[in-house]
Amino acid sequence: MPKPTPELVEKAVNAIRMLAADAVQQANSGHPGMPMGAADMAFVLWTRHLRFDPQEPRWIDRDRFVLSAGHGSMLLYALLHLAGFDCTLDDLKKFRQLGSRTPGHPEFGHLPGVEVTSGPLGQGFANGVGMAMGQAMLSAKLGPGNPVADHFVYAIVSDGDLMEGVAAEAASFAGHNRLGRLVYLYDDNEITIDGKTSIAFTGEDVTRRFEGYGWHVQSVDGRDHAGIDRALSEAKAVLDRPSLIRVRTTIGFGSPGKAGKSSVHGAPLGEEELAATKRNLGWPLEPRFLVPDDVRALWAEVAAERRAQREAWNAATQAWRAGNPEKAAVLDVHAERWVPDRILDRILDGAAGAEATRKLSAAAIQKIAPLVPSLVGGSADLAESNLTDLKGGGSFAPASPGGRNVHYGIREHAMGAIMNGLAFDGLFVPFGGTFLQFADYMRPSVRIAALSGLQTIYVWTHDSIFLGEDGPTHQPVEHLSALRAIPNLHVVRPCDGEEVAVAWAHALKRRDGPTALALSRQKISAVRRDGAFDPEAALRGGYLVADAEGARFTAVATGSEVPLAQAALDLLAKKGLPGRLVSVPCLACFEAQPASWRDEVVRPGLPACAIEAARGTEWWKLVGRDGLVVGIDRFGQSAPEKALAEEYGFTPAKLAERIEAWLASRS
Ligand SMILES: Cc1ncc(C[n+]2csc(CCOP(=O)(O)OP(=O)(O)O)c2C)c(N)n1
Repeated sequence: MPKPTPELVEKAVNAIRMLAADAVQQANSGHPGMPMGAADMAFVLWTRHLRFDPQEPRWIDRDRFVLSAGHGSMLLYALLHLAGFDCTLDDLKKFRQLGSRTPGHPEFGHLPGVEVTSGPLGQGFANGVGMAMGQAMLSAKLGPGNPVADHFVYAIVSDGDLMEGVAAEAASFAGHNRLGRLVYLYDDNEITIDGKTSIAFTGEDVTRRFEGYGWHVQSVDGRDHAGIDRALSEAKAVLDRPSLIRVRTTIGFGSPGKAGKSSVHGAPLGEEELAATKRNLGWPLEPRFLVPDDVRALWAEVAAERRAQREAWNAATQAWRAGNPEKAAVLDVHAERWVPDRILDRILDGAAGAEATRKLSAAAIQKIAPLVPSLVGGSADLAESNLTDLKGGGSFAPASPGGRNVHYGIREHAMGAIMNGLAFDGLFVPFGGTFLQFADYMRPSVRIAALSGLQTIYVWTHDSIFLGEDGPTHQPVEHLSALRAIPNLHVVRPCDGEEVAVAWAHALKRRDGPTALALSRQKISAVRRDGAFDPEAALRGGYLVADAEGARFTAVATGSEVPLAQAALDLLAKKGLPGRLVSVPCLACFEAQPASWRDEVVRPGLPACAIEAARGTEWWKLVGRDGLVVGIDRFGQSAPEKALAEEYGFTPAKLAERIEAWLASRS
């Protein structure tokens, strides 16, 4: 592309600024300051470095661009529009409106080219780390010289991103793993909502902090295009470390009254200040949403250059595919995140037995690993407890990026967000383990996975107070309820090997949302079923395990409480109070079934009780107000499992007593 004149470049950057300011003004809500300040670095990155194809936004070897400071969404939308993605001026005019493709913060799936859902600060930072990890893993699998996985992951990150703990965890992980294709631009504008960063962010020297993590760090002035260009080139050349480029900017650049002030962070400029800004920048006051012809022409040249780049890539890749059919097949397996059709049968084969469900899960994982090459995962330093190791899978590490076992370290939150990065990228199926109690440390990322419809799998073990002696800090009580409250998250609490197989198969087949496995630390007794296990019934989330003639009630249970409930039902049957036993491994799946199935399983008119060693609030919906929920409404205690079972009423005799009293109170 011929070098544009400095005047045209300035005009093109101002076009980004003014699209952002106009859109925020029109919406009467939004964040103009960040896009106005960061427009220069974004322009240099997108026009001189970023590799993209607007015609095929998910092109496998595109460079990834993450806007971690999602409140600056208009920066991304303006870039997508100018670069020729399917983002029209009309989309920009509908910024932040109901049903528009341009929501307040970027949301994955709304617009092509939006790589991640960002907004909770720090998440995007960690997502990019996951993407860079995916790049390293894929590249290792495809071998040297492959033209498919040599992309970079860029992000614009802000003060807020760097202050959030999740970014610290992710930066440490990225430094340790030497993710050299990670290049982050830090919009160092020294302003947040409450004022100057000097009120809360001077205790650390960001440069030394990131150097300490093992990053390559540069500093550059935010208006110096040549400097930004050079820094990006240097960052790309340093392939043994992630890069942070500190870009010193002025928030709200161009606004005579508000530049450099927190007042421009999150509110429209106002009509007067918008006009003053346009005058200041030599921009016509009208029309709004102006993209001058010469600016369009400049972007058309960028697009033409990218097209040529893409065509050269196509040719190189075709030649590589022809010469490397086996590697090409590996690539296709990843591109599809291929899972065999009969995966459930394969996992079920030989599954069964009474065991801790975490152990049954470990057995399932070993069967799955060779069948699903895109499955990668690990634990936040609890692999020995979560039993997440893919045996023989090798460790993901700088010297072995093809390893499938990820050592996240004690960084649950980053693990969640890094898994999301892998899932946004779509080339791997990530799973991650920790204790169910520590799911709290991952929750913001789990929520984003659910919101964004990501395929992530959580292996949360030690799923009740019956983990025992570690005590209440480690014993989940409210967690199942809190997690079930997240829309689109499937929480599955299986009771035996067969249900564990169903849980894993469900998680692997599910493409539009995350699945969480809640697994027991302790050994669970065997469940007696009427007839053979019916996987189709279990996949519906809730099913009848054992019927009883003349049943007086239905007992619903999950996980370790299914055999417990069965033992209690045996006692009650002897007293002339037979009951039906229902297992509900996945309440969300069960609730999605037609009423005919739900009514068949939990018969209307028959009293129902639910038994789960947890808070249990969500079961009231199923059992009704005259039903019974046997749960736990206080914290656990440090004690052996058996003592806890006595203390909390989770023995067959005590449970039978509760149910009998409840039935008596109804008659
Ligand atoms: C986890 C989280 N906490 C709080 C917020 C609310 N919030 C949005 S922007 C912002 C300040 C961000 O300052 P900075 O990152 O420097 O952005 P800039 O002022 O440069 O636009 C805050 C606190 C958020 N989006 N995410």
